[in-house]
Amino acid sequence: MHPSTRCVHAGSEPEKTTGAIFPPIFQVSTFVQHAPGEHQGFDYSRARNPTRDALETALASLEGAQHALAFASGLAAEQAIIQIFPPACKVLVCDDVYGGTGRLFRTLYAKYGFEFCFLDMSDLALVEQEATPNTALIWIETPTNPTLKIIDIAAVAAIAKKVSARLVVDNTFASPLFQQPLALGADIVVHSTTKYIGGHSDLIGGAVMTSNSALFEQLQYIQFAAGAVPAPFECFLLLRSIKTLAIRMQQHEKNARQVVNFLCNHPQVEQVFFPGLESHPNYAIARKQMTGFSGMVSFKLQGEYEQVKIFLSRLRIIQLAESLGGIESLINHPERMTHASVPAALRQKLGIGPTLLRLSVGIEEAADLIEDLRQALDGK
Ligand code: P1T
Repeated sequence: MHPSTRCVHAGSEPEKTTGAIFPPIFQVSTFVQHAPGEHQGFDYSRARNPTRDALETALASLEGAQHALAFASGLAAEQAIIQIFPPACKVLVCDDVYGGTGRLFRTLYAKYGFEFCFLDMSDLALVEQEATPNTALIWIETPTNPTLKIIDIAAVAAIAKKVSARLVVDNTFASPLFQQPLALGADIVVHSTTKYIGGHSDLIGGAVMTSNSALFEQLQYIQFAAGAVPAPFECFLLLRSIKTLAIRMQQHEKNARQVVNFLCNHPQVEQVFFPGLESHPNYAIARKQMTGFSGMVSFKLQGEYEQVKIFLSRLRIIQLAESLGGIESLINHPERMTHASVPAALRQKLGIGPTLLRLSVGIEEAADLIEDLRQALDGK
C-alpha cells in the first residue's frame, strides 16, 4: 500500500459498537472487569487504552514495523530505550544529536555507569574504530540536529551487527515518509511525535517502533512499569495528524527547496545546510537512503550575533521558537536555544555558533516565506 493511503487508514478501523468512522477518545483511566482479572483486554489505561492502541497500530504501519509504542514525549521514548540496556555498557552516540538527547545521556544516565561516546558518525572509520566488543548500543540521528549531517544507516547497521550492538535511529527529522531505518537494518526507531508526525505544534509526544519482538516486550514492560504514557486526547490528535502526514511532508519539502534556493543566492547568507543540495557533503548517502529531504534547513549568516538578532527581530511570518515540523515556519537559534546544554567545546567543534540558525519550513506559500526572509535580511 502506498504510504499516503496508509497514513489515511492505518489504525482507523471503524469502532465496533457504533460503526463510528474512526476510533473515539476513550478518556478513561480504568475498565470494568466481569470477575477479578477477567476483562476485555483493557484493565487500566497506563497499561493499555483503545485510543492509544489505534495510534500504536498507525505508528507501526508508518515505519513498516511489527510493533510501536507511544510515549508522553520524545525524551520519554528515548529513556525507555536506554533502560533496556545494562549500566556500564558502552554507547556510541552521534555528536550532533538534539541537545536534550545529549543532556539526557550526560546528566541522567552517565551516573549509572553508561559510557557514552559522542562521535561524528558521518565518518564511518571513526564508528568502526569506536565500536569495540563492549559496545551495546549505537544511537544515531539522521539528518542530525541542527547541522543536518547525514549518517549512512545501512553502513552503521553493519558495524553494529559485527559487535552485536543494537542500532537505534532517531527518525524525527526525516519522518517515516522520507526514511525507513528498520528496512536499512536498524533495530529500533524513535520519534519525537511532537514534530512532523504531530505536525501542528499542539502536543508533546514520542514513539518507539521495532520489528524485534523480544525488544518490543522489554519496551512494553517499561512503558507499563515506568508509566510515561500519552493521554488519550494526545493519541487522538496524533491519529488525526497522521492522516495528513504525507501531504504535509510533500509541501514542507517543496517549500524548503524554494527557500534553500533563495538562501543560497543571498549575499548575507554565508552557508546553507540542506541534505537535498548536491553540494552537501553527504548528498549521495541522502539520495540513497531518503526519498525526500523534509523541511529542515540550517544556515549561517554573515556578521556577528548582533546582526543575527536584528534579522530575527524583523521576521513577521516566521516565528522564533524551539521545536520544528509544524505547519507554521519556525526559526531557532541553536546556540542559545535548543543546543544551549551542549558543552561549549563540542558546540564549537560542530559549528553551532552565534550566526547559525535552524529553520523549520512550514506549509505556507513559499513566496510569502521567501519575502519574509528577504525583507528581514535586506532591512527593507
Ligand atoms: O521534545 P520531545 O518530544 O521530548 O522530543 C525530544 C527530541 C528528540 N529527538 C529529536 C531529533 C528532537 O529534535 C527532539 C526535540 N527537539 C526540539 C525541541 C528542537 O527544537 O530541536
